[in-house]
Amino acid sequence: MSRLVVVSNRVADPRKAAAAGGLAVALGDALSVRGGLWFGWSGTVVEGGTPGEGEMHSQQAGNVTLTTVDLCREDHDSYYLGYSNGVLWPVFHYRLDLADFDAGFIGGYRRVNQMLAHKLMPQLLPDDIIWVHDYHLIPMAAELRAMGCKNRIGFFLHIPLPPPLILAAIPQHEWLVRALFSYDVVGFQSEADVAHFSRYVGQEVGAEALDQHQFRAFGRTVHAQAFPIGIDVDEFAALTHGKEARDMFESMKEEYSRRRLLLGVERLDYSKGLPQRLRTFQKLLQKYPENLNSATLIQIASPSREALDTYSGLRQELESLCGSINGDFGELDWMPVRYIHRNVARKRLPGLYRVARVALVTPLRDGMNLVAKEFIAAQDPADPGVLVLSRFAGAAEQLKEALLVNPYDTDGTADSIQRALQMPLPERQARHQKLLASIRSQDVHWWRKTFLDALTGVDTSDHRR
Ligand code: GDG
Repeated sequence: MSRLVVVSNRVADPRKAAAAGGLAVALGDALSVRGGLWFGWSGTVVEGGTPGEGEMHSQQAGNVTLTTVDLCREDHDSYYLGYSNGVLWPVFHYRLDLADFDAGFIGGYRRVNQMLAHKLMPQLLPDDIIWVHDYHLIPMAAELRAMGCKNRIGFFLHIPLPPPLILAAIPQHEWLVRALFSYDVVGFQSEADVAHFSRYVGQEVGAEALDQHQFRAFGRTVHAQAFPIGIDVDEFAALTHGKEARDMFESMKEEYSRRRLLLGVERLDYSKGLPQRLRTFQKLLQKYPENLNSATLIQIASPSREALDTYSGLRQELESLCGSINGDFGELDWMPVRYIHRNVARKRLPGLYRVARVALVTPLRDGMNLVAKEFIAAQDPADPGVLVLSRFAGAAEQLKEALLVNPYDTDGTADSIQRALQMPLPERQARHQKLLASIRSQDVHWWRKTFLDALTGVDTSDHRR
């Protein structure tokens, strides 16, 4: 079996992957089975270093080599904060209003991709299969090909791909899409993303669709397909029965047998629809007053990308909304919103999911959304909670038995939450059974295998000439 090389912005140690969660576990497993190399940024920012240069570190974790590269401040700020998270993240999540098209960022993005490719190239063996992850590294294959790399290279985009006219707002849109044609396989989360890719390449670069998955442009053929990412359901079920999760469950279950817990868990990010969710919760309390002194929203918003102004602004908006809801509706012995701007230990999360009657997973746009799947995996099948899910999460293509909502529609979403709170047990059980079957049939192992089977199966003659 050929060796696997994973390239991603951040690298996780497979020996500690359980703490990092599903994706790290899945990639770590794949690397350990075949033996391999995991390559990316070290997470270290060097003050005053030289742009385009970074010290490389390697360590061995069993049969997996972990190789990481430091970034200097200037590269980090333009590649990571600037272009990746100031241009690509907002535009790919349809937020042109939040994008900062500073002309200086693209140089850092190219430079870091080039540097990483230069450092990776000498470590590659001729039969290695290379799997590149996410929007930080779109030009990686083009850089490797420019140095003569003929290996099979696949790319998986964890975030959505927007419709052509939104993508076209990025000044370098054509360059980015051309770079995708240096891969053999390009994977997306959902069919909607593939449809956007197909329309973009048809309209903007005159690509020819050879069949449902094969697109030809720039003298190359790329295989584009949806590979919806899943979770490790068994691992998550085991966490649910672990001590930390059970302690969490026990410590909360009494209060929430009297009151009803609504739960939101995410990074504090504007794609997740948090202000809209809080306004919807406010609407629920106004419109259905039987929820007063009862329905309680625990919102975990773990800190993320705080160096960017849009994120600190969002944090202030949330703090103000929580304060006003608690001020307007709270009682001396009950506060409607418990807002936590900290990271909760992964081992405790399933306990929280299990106490919740309703999970609110209402992003404005999301590639997939793993919280929705984790919530399903943590439920007691005999008395399961209800998933309220945004139709704009990639997960909505699979999780049809959730209550699907439009998070912009505050009134309609409040009605759906009320329906979730009142849903009779047989309906909850029937929906949960189908949702569980769905996340089991397309779990993270299925995702990894399906992607790697496609990558090892496609005709790569374009890149071997
Ligand atoms: C990107 C795409 C796609 C969250 N808060 C805490 C915590 N989490 C964990 C969750 C879950 C993970 O982080 C979040 O995954 P999501 O999929 O929901 O969202 P993104 O971080 O935006 O991920 C997304 C994903 O990539 C995979 O392809 O699904 O669409 O945007 O596992 O549990 N974990 C802990 N404490 C927290 O406070 N321990």
